[in-house]
Amino acid sequence: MRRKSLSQYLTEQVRAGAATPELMQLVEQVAEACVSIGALVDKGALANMLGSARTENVQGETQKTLDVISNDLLIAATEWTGVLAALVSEEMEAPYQIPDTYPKGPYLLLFDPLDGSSNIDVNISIGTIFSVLECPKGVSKPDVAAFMQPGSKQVAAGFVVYGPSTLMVLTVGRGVVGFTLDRYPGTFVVTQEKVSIPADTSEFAINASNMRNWEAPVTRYIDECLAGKTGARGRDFNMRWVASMVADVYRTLWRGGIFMYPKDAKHKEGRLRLMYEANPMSFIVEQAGGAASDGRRRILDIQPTGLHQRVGVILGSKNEVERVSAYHSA
Ligand code: AFP
Repeated sequence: MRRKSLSQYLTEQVRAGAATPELMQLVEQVAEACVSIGALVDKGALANMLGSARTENVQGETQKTLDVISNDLLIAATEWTGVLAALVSEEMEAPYQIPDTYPKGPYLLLFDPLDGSSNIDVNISIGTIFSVLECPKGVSKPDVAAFMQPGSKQVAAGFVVYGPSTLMVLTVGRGVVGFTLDRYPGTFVVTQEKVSIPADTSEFAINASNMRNWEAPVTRYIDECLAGKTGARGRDFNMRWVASMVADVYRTLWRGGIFMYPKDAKHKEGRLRLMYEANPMSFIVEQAGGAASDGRRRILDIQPTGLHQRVGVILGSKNEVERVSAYHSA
């Protein structure tokens, strides 16, 4: 049986009025860049792709060779399309302006070109995360202010996991769909028509080495999970932490769970970036029936103040996220 391709899925969304032809082209071009990134990830050391590029990004983090190349691939795949007004990347301090040689279009693209970079050299799944906003009307040269829109304004969001399979998760605001890369034609095909997060879970994901830094509500929640059936929750919990958001969130989407990177005494604003990590992941999680909060606010309601600002992230199975939020307001 022929599986539905990404192009067919997007065409159906355009026909249903859930996407524009321009958005369809943008998502297809991002997907094309991700196929190329996945091919380089797959080659790893064979393509001399491991190790550091000996440069630093705006976060002051040493950039890996693949970070830099992935960033460039995403720009090259999208800047010429005529559907972009500008783009923002974790790897670049300021918005990237579309060269005058290309027409501009209605959308703003934001991405983390290679999330989980610290895992590149040890063969753990990494990925690309992207978010699409509409450029404010009448803005021909989008500056930071044009991007300062809450996550609720996103028109599309997705991520690709370069793992045992190369998988893409996408929403254009009508639910969440899962795709698998069929490597030889090099096309993504639908393998999960409707992604839905179970409302309950017995699996949490958090970097427990930060335990001494956690705020009290987080400590309370995790302590109760660890107490298992002998404690307040009356059941045992399992823990996972890949340290690659795309892998942890993919697992959460598929079998439920709660993913937590809360702000703490060490990460005073949180560790994860709002605009191109927390917002796209939160849009996807909510569209799949889950919830996403920083503990006190719905992440998609947060009014951004900077392109690279960080935020606490607690997302996944709705009932568990709501429990953690309730502990924050107790
Ligand atoms: P890197 O891209 O620097 O590896 O960071 C990955 C990440 O942003 C996110 O993907 C993980 O969930 C989180 O950081 C892991 O953070 P810890 O290394 O502190 O566990």
